[in-house]
Amino acid sequence: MLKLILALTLSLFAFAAQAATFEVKMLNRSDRGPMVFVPDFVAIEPGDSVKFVIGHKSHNAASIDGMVPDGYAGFKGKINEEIEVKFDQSGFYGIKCLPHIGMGMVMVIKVGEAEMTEAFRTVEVPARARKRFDAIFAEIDAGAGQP
Ligand SMILES: [Cu+2]
Repeated sequence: MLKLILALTLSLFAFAAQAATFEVKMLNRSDRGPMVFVPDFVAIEPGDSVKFVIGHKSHNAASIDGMVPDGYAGFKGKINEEIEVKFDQSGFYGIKCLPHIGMGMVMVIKVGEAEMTEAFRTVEVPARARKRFDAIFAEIDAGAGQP
């Protein structure tokens, strides 16, 4: 019996330690409008990765200054580059497509347990990005990404 419990416990740990990779597509259009990350919100665990996949061309993925946890260095993919970014630090991350942030091409990644700060909510971004962020924040406030 003890052996069985030990085996079960070990397999649980193995499961918990399994890092996952989530795919986010960069698209010119979806039912949410033009220039979008799909999905535009992902909740992941520390150690998981997000792969930014090319759906259509001329996009990139980069972290937004002021919308990352304290001490995080940031990342910036090149145009048409499929990058896989590993997130070790808990918190909220705002992501943009550099050519299209003005058209609202932004998304949010939540890593681990995190509280969204007022500073994160109110970072200055172009009007259409503001509109999409506010829509994403409303979904998060309504419970999206909760276990
Ligand atoms: Cu874009």
